[in-house]
Amino acid sequence: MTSSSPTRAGFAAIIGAPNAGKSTLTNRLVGAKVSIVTRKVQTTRFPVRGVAMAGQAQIVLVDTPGIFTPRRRLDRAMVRSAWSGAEDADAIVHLVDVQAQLAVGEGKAAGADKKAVQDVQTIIEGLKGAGRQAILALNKIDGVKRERMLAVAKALFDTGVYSEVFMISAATGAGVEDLRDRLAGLMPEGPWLYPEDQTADLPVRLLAAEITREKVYLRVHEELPYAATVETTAFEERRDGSARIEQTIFVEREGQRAIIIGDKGQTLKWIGSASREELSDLLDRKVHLFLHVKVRENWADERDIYQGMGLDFDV
Ligand SMILES: Nc1nc2c(ncn2[C@@H]2O[C@H](COP(=O)(O)OP(=O)(O)OP(=O)(O)O)[C@@H](O)[C@H]2O)c(=O)[nH]1
Ligand SMILES: [Mg+2]
Repeated sequence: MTSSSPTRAGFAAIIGAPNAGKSTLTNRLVGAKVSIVTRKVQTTRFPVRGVAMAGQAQIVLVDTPGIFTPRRRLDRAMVRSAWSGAEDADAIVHLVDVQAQLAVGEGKAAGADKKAVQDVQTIIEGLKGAGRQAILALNKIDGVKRERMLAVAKALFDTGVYSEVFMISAATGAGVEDLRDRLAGLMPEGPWLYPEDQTADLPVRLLAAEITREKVYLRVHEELPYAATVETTAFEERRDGSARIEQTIFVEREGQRAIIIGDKGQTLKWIGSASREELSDLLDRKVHLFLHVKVRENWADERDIYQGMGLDFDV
């Protein structure tokens, strides 16, 4: 009989401050887009699972919302869901934007960098409190000299919450394979949890809504810091093999509605065609996408919106 290595499968949670690159890393590890990415903080709102294969190991990555000091209800729900994503994981990767750390260390920081550094401290405290060790992954090493990062790595490692340190660039892929192999080794022996060729685990309606939300952010990121959410209201498979998708973009104010629609509807048109193109790639079929924009002043305080995203309303 030939002996082959046993199969392994488990969960690896990626946690970190907003904008650290968690979703970029998840997509990179999976080798497909499963989670949306923008330049804005607080892009990811609920844990998103992506499935990566590494030899005989299946790593179910849990991309989580950024962890920060929450104020609004939605913030609280997001942060809570990020920690709960880490709770049951077989491995935790704490992803840190090394460029923000360096900027603060060298006194050249913008407000966002300072916030990021504070959030990293909050996460370290959280890990200590939970008695969990994490893998530290310093991200965004592209364009940064290695010597400059060593001090950052050492200072963080000295907190005692990390088992090891990786230096990576989720954007270029540098160092990501080593991290993946390490995670593979940490997965417990057992049968795979998903079919080998599955990459994402998100209901298709939700995934479709996320893709559109990404396009909204990409297009109007300055004007709409936080105020939009997208819901898929209809998803029909048509007899000719195409899909008909209807979605509503909810905003909090009339002025925001006008911004999303744009002059002569140009902005909404751009959002719609960018989203349709990606959806059609993703679903591998022709997509007819219909977008509506509605004002719903208190969407961020309405229970059903949270349920749609699998978030706890009462936190
Ligand atoms: N230069 C550089 N930029 C990166 C890298 N990884 C991610 N980014 C950029 O950082 C920004 C945030 O990336 P995301 O992957 O959305 O970050 P996130 O941690 O998921 O953010 P939230 O979901 O908002 O918490 C995007 O503009 C990415 O392109 C990297 O390795 N190098
Ligand atoms: Mg994200």
